[in-house]
Amino acid sequence: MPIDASLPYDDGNIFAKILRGELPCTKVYEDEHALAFHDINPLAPVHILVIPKGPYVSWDDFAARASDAEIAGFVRAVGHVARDAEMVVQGYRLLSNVGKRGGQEVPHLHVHIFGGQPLGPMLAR
Ligand code: DGP
Repeated sequence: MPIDASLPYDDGNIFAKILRGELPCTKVYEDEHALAFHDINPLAPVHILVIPKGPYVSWDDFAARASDAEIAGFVRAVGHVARDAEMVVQGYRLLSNVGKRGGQEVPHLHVHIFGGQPLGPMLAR
């Protein structure tokens, strides 16, 4: 069920629990600002989620409230994970769903990294 991205951050969400170590994940990368792990329901051969460590609901919330250091750290982490997964030559896709119409289900900012196969058009008509 898509969430309302204008609501305040709820630290009971699944990714907050993963960050606190209360739920497991298959980690692929971690640094001061970001954690990356495999999506539990992969939609492509490579489907990795990258999340910031801070309490941000969505891309909108992150862009408005995060520090320059958090933003730089997160953006660099996304690039690092894609590069590390050797997807730069073949190409890949980044996606961040925001709110109800965006189809966001987990109310903690995450960027999906898709790759490993031709990804087709951006959206189905
Ligand atoms: P979105 O619709 O953009 O909010 O995508 C949420 C993604 O999170 C979805 O692709 C499935 C994934 N997901 C949900 N719960 C878990 C979990 O407990 N572990 C992992 N690794 N991924 C999860």
